[in-house]
Amino acid sequence: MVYNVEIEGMMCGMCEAHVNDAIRKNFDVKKVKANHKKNLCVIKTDNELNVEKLEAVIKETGYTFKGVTKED
Ligand SMILES: [Cu+2]
Repeated sequence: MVYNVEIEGMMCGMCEAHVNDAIRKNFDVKKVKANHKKNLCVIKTDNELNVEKLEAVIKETGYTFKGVTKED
């Protein structure tokens, strides 16, 4: 499944790397790709993600979680 996470506050590639690293560290994911221009992070995974934890991880990393949509 794919999670599209809307995130505000990313300004550059370093910010994208912070988000990617934080998600990899906290979740078992196949692929994670943040995009500061789109305010988006796309996560591919075989596991259901805990959305509350996802929100907390993004906040702890210093960005603003705006919402998430899931595609099967
Ligand atoms: Cu940055």
